[in-house]
Order: sequence, then structure tokens, then C-alpha cells
Amino acid sequence: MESHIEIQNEDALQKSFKEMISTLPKGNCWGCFEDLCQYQGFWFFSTFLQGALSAQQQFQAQPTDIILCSSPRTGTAWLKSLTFATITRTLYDDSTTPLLSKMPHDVVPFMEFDHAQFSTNRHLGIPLLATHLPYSLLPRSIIDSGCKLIYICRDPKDTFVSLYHFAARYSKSQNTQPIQLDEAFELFYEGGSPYGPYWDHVLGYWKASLEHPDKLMFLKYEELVEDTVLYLKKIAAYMGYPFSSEEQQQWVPENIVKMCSFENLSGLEVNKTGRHREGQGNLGLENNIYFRKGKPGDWKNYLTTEMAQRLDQRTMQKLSGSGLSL
Ligand code: PAP
Repeated sequence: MESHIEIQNEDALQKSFKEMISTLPKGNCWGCFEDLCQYQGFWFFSTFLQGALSAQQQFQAQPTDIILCSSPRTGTAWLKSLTFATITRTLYDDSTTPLLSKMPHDVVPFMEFDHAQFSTNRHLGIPLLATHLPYSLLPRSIIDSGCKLIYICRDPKDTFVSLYHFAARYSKSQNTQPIQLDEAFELFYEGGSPYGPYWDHVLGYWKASLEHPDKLMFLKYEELVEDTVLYLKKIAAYMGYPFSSEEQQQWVPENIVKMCSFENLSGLEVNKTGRHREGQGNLGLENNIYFRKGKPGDWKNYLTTEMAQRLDQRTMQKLSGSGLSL
């Protein structure tokens, strides 16, 4: 329980964050609930920036924590479900796992939202936490604690197409005017997307993974699709929850992959009809908005050749010399 003084201090802190955020440059809202604002080189919805600033001040990472990091629409929910199912495999079986009744975003807390004010708001037996924050804006305690990070990224063309559809579906659910594909494309290209510029987000984690390979595992969505079982085994070992030979003989990794597959999760009742952040005003959304196709290369169905070439060129230019290709 927080004391009266703690609550007053917290209110004053939140007020000061709001005041600071109101002075920041504003950007296009993508048809979503509020404008983006620019802070330290990246674009954020102000609600989540406020949460991030709180987390920077208050979040105490534990050395055993595992932080799932990503830019939006690059495979966060999938990574959450795979890591959650792996870590909890001795607590639950196929018929009791919380993934049957909660959507992946509801089994792993989101730092900028769930830990915005109360850093104790967590299940310490399950050391997973997720964030969309760029590496440079992670709370200091995450770096200092030496806890492990897993980053997932994705082909910028598919990331953009997924982001565009998410924004359009969000607008539809709120009966507001959706952003047009061309307009969204130019914003993404220029870096003005949520948590963008996308390439800077990826590069921050890529460079950190080269410096601290034992603390930051860098994944690509496409590789995870290509051989999910192989990557799940690597992820499990990296997290400190390796599959024993007996478990491998019993097909435990394969069963987790099946449970967390797009086909399985998107077909569950909770993900078809449930709601995420119910009671949180315009942050509340139907779970099915988070699941779309789950296929690499879907950009071909939406981008013209010219758009794809422009984005590829920008990617080459941004990643040039980094040793990374997307
Ligand atoms: P978020 O930022 O809204 O949380 P995130 O989970 O990072 O999104 O990524 C969403 C993408 O992952 C969607 O891709 P698409 O639009 O190209 O289809 C979503 O469909 C896909 N996705 C969700 N769950 C899975 C899964 N279990 N396996 C593979 N892809 C998935």
C-alpha cells in the first residue's frame, strides 16, 4: 500500500512529466488516440512516453529478469507467448496454460504501461517483462542489473504494412478517420512512426548485441518463422531454461511451438472475442486486432514496386556499415 505522501509525490512527478511532454515537438497520430511527440530522437504516444519516464525513474530490474524488446508489429506477442510457455512449462500443461484464456500481451506485462507507476506490480516467479522502448531509453536499472534482453525485429516493409493495418483497424474500432496507406508510408519512411525511426530502434539494439552478446539476444521474425523449433531451443538455453534431452525426446519444444503458432493462438476464443486493456478508455482494444496474417512477405500485397524499392534503399543506407541486413 502506498502512503499518502508517496501518492502526493507520485502525482507531482506525473504532473511534471506531463508538463515536459506538452513542450515536445508533435507529430502525426496515425489515426490513433493521440499525437506522437518527439523525445530524444524517437517518436512516442505521450501516454507511453509518460509511462517510460516513470519507469526510468522507478523501475528496479532484477538480475534474473528477461526483458523482451521490440519495435511495434515485429513479433512481440509471438515472442511473449513462446518465452512464457517455455518458462512456465513445469507449472502448466497444454490444458492449463494461461495462454488459453489470456492473450499474449496479458501474460507478460508491458513496461511503459503496467510498470508506469508501480514497479512492484509483477509476478516474480515469471521474470518476463516487455518494452517497445529504444535501447538508449531503457531504464538504467535494466542495464546495471545485468539482466538479459531479447530483441526481435523484422523486414521494415512487413513492419510498415503491419503497422499501417493496425492503425487502420484501430481507427475503425473507434469510428475515426483511418490514415491512408500513402500518408502512413511517408511518415514511416521519414522516421515518424510510433517508437520510430524504425531503423534507429533496430540499430540501437543491434550495436548493443555486438557489445554484450551474452546479455542481448538479437532475433529476426523471418528467421523465427523459418525454423521456430531451432530458435526456441536457442532462446530457452539463453534464458537459462534449456530443454533437457528427455524433454526433447518428448517433443516439448515442438509442442510449445504448436501452441504458440499464429494458427493456434489466433483461433482461440480469447483472441477472437476478448479485449485487451478493458476499462482503459481508448487504449482498450479487441484482441483480434493484434493478429492479422503472421506471414513474411505480405508487403507484396500492399506496396508498389517503387515504394518497396524506396524502403529497401533507406534500409540499406541506414544499416550501411553496421553488419546487419534486414
Ligand atoms: P504489437 O506491437 O501490436 O504487439 P507484435 O506482436 O509485435 O505487435 O507484431 C504483430 C505481428 O505479429 C502481426 O503481423 P502481421 O500484421 O504481418 O500479420 C501479427 O499477425 C503477428 N503475429 C501475432 N501472433 C503471431 C504468432 N503467434 N506467430 C507469428 N506471428 C504472429
